[in-house]
Amino acid sequence: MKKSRIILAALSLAACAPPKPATPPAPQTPPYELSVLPLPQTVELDESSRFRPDSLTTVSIDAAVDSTLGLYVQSLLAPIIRTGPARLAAGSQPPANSIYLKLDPTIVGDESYDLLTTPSSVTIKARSNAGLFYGIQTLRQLFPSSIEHPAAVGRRLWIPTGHIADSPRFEWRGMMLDVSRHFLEPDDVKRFIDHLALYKINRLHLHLADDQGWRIEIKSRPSLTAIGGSTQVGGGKGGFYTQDEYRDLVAYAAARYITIVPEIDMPGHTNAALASIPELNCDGVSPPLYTGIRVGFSALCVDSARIYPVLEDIVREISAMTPGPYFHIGGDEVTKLTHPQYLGFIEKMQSIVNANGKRMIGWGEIAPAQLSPQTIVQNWKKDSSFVHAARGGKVIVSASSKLYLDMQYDTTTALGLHWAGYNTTRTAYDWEPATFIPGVQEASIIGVEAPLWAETVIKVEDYEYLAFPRIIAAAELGWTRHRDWEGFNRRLQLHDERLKALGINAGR
Ligand code: TNX
Repeated sequence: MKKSRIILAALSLAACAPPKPATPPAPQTPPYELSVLPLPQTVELDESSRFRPDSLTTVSIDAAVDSTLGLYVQSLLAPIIRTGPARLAAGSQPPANSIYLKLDPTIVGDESYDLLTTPSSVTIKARSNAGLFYGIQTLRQLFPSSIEHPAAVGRRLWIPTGHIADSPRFEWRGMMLDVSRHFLEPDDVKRFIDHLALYKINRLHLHLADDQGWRIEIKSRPSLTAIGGSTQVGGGKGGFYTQDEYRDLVAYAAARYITIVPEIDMPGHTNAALASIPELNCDGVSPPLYTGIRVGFSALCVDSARIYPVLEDIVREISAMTPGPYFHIGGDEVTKLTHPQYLGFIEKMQSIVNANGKRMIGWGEIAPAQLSPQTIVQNWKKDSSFVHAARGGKVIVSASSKLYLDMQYDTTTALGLHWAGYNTTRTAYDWEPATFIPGVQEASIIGVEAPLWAETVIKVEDYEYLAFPRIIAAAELGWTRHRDWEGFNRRLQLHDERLKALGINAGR
C-alpha cells in the first residue's frame, strides 16, 4: 500500500504562529489551507508559487479524452478562461499556460488520477475519463469557493503548485435516495447528482418502490404508476418518473460518472404494487393505498405463479433502460412470509434479474438464500452477510447506526428518525467499515453507501439538511485510506463556504 504523505508547509506554519500583535500589520493573504474532500492519497503543495488562470489560459485535451471533460474545465473557470478546449494532435505537447487532460495507461487504477501544478500549467493524467473527472473535482476544490460563483467580479483564483496522486479505497461509494415515501422531482435528483459528483461518489441508488409509492413507469403495467404513484406519506400527490425522465436521469448521472442503481423493494414493502395489481395478492383483492410510515405489513403472494410474469415485466423494463450492471430487489423487513417462502422468492428473483443481464443486490436479510457470488448483499443492521462473504460474495456497508442519513443528528433535530440512534457527522466518519461486521473483512467489502430514507422529508432542502454534511463524511470513508477526524473536521469547516456558495442547505 502506498504511504500517505501530506506536506502542507502552510498548515504547520499556521499551527505554530506567534500570538497576534496588538496592532495588526497590513492585511496579508491568509495561508493556504487544503480543504479537498475526500482527502486525496498523497498531497504535496508549495504555496510559494502559484498557478493563476487568466484570459490567455487554454484547456487542452489529448486525442482520446471525452470532450465534455474539457468543456467542463472551461465552464468551471469561465469567464476567466475564454476559449473552448483544444484537442491536441497525437504526439504534440500542450502550450504553456494551459490546463491539460491526458489519458495515460501507465496510471494504476481505473479511477486514479495524477494532478501536477506548475506556475504555468496544470496537468491531470488518468487511465480513464472517470479518473480525469475525479482529478477535475480535486482541482475545483483546490481553488477557493468563489470558483462556485462564476458571475462574481474581481475573483482572484489561484492554486498552489504541487503534486497530488490519488486513488479510491473502495469501488462502491454510494448514496441512496428514497423517492418512494415522498416523491422527489427529477430536477431535485439532478441537483443531488451534481453535488454527489463533487465528492467522487459514484453510485446513486434510487429506492423506487415501497408501501407508500411506486415511482417508475412500467409500460406493460400502467396501473403501477396510475394507482401506486398517486400518493405518498401523509397523503400528498405523489408522482413518478416516466421512462424518458428515468433515462434522462441515468444519462445525467453517467455524465458525472455516477451509476444509477434502481431498487424495487420486494416481497415486502409492496403495498403500492399490491394496491395497483390485484393478482399480486393471494386473495386477488387489492388493499387500499397506504400513506403512513409503518413497515413490515405487506407481502407479495410468493407461492402464486401469477405474480412472476408481472415481476418479469418490471425487471425487464427497468433493466432495459439501465445501462449500469445492477438491479436491487430490496428484500428487507418481511414479516408476513415463512423463512422458506422468503428464501425461495429471493432465489427466484435472482434468476429473473440474472436472466435480464443484471447483478442482483439485496438488503442484508437475503444473505442466507442460495446466492451467486456475483450477487451483492447490502448490510444495514446485524445480519448474516458473513455467509455471503464466506462464499466469495461482496458486501456494501450501510450500517444504520453510522451511515443512515435519516437518523437525527441529535435530540434537537426536527427532521428524521432515531431508531438506530443519533448520527452526528463524527458518527458517520469516525469508524472503520472493515472491522465493523463480524466475519466480513476488507476484501469482501465492495464499498460503502449512505441511505436517505424519506418518511420525514418533503422538500429538497429537507433532504439536503439531513444529507449534508454527513454524506461528505461517507464519501471520505469510501475514498480515503488514511483518515483522521480532526483533519476531516478542519477541512469541512473550510468547506462550509463552498456549501453556501452552492446553496446547499446543510444541517449543522
Ligand atoms: C428501515 S433500512 C427500512 C426502511 C425505512 C428505514 C427508516 C431498510 C432496509 N428498511 O424501510 O425507511 O428503516 O429509517
